[in-house]
Amino acid sequence: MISYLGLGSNLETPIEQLRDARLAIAKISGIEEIAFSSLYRSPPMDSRVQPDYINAVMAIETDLSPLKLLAVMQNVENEQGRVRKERWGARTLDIDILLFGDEILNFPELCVPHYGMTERAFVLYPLAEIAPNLTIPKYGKLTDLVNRCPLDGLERLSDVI
Ligand code: ROI
Repeated sequence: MISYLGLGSNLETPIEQLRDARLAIAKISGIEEIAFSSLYRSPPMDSRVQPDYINAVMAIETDLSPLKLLAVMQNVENEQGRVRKERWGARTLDIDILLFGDEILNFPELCVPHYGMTERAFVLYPLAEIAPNLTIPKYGKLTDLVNRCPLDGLERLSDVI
């Protein structure tokens, strides 16, 4: 199954957090990297004062189940010393399962497509970079979502990781 992961960090040298996460994810058995977007910088999506985020999207091929995939991603977050005191607060590393093939999943701990992804520039733009022809279950064509989504300060970085 092809799955898309959203990665974000705004603490403890975010670019390194994303680089380390990419390497850790690619090493997991049952997961192969297919693509990794550019890095993007954006202001935090809520009004609270916290550092800018670095975000990216990674495409993987996996034979893990969705809940197993969630568990291994939470493990990567924890291994990288995730610090998060509050919901919506600053964090060292956040990994979201955005899509799992074209499946619609509603487990208590995992909803796919990821809620909110269809309105977030820091998800849609990197996703469109690596999968421009995607159709999102329930929401339609990715290009249409991108066209409707303001940049909100999103900036593509030239750093390659
Ligand atoms: N804002 C941006 N720009 N990027 C994120 O990854 C991000 N993640 C979050 C909240 C706090 C909602 N804001 C964000 O969880």
